[in-house]
Amino acid sequence: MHPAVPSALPSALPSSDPPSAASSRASAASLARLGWDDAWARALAALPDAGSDVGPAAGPDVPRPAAGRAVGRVCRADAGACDVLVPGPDGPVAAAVPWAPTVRRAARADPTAGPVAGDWVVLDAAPAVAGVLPRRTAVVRAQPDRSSHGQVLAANADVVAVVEPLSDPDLGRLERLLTLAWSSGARPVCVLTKADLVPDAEVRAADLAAAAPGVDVLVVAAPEDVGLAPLRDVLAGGATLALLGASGVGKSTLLNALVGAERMRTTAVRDDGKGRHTTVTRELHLAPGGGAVLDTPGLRTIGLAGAGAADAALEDAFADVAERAAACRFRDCAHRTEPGCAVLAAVESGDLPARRLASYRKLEREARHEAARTDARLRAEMAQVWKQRARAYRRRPDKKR
Ligand SMILES: Nc1nc2c(ncn2[C@@H]2O[C@H](COP(=O)(O)OP(=O)(O)OP(=O)(O)O)[C@@H](O)[C@H]2O)c(=O)[nH]1
Ligand SMILES: [Mg+2]
Ligand SMILES: [Zn+2]
Repeated sequence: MHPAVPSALPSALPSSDPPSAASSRASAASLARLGWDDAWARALAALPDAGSDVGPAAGPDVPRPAAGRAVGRVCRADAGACDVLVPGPDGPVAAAVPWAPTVRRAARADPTAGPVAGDWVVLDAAPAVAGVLPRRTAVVRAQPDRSSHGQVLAANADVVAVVEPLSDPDLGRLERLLTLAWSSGARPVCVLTKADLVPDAEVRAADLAAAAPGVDVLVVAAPEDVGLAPLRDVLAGGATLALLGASGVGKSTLLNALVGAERMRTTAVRDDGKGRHTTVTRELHLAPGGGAVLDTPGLRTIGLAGAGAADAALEDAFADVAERAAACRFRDCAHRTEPGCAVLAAVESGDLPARRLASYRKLEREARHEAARTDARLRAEMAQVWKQRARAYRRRPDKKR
């Protein structure tokens, strides 16, 4: 699926010899091809250990990590190791790299700290992943196993495409995915696939668009290469596009069309219309005209990872509700029975679909519940940590008994 993975990193970058200006320029161009920019260079410089001795740039904007260190972008991650794209003499190449013990420890304490597809990582001379650059954006869902930590589905996407098929759309799922996309910090876009399978694609798309205020809605038929131009434009700007959606909706088909090759296997959807979970790993692929596409496995459960991010995301995903709420007489109006409620008035007049208010309430309740649950769980974990520390303290040999 990826270019041949060399057993060790290419010698072009991670070397303690000062790189020549020409090779620095080549690797800078190659890093830019992976999405590297000045802001990432600053983020690297700000890292406590890697950044302090980042050498002076050999050319304009050339990031040069400390001697023996390099940066790369994760295209595929497993527990304990990942494939990292690094600049090679003829453009980016993928290298299999294990995590350094520090990263392994950090990921044990907080699974969201481990490198995932889309992450920028610092590689040491081993080479091993020695650190993960703070994410600009992250699509995080609540863990299905109900742990206190979320699961990072995509790191550092600029645009998150919520993919939904026109042939079998699910409004509730679309709203939920859009809320998740908004909470990532990336720009959401709604991609409606399989337009070729329905006679009334535009009518259906207009219905679905009502559930996606403030979001560009694209109607596509990927196998026929219809409607993909706006996504190609996004990629041509060097952006990273993450694909999010249920199994069988056409994410990998979209990826293959955008990168112009059979990168991800796709299979026909089962007779019952449910997908097959063909894609099982999250993978970042470089698009030929620039930019990168991050394909993800179909989501079965899409839990909102509570706390503050979800609140703000709900305001965005339900901007139509939030707009009306601003005109309610009471600031803390729950839009149930309050007098002077502009939301209820809008539903009454048919201006706001009752379904939208119901969806908003459902997701809001869920986000609250998730935030409370995570809090309780974190408190319990902390209590456990303190108990262990107290026990260790009691066992200290220097302690008088
Ligand atoms: N007619 C038509 N078929 C499509 C379109 N997009 C995808 N398909 C078909 O839908 C099926 C599922 O597509 P995939 O791309 O594998 O779906 P996926 O979202 O990657 O699914 P998972 O990997 O399981 O999450 C395949 O048979 C595709 O050929 C489309 O725009 N039109
Ligand atoms: Mg797939
Ligand atoms: Zn109200």
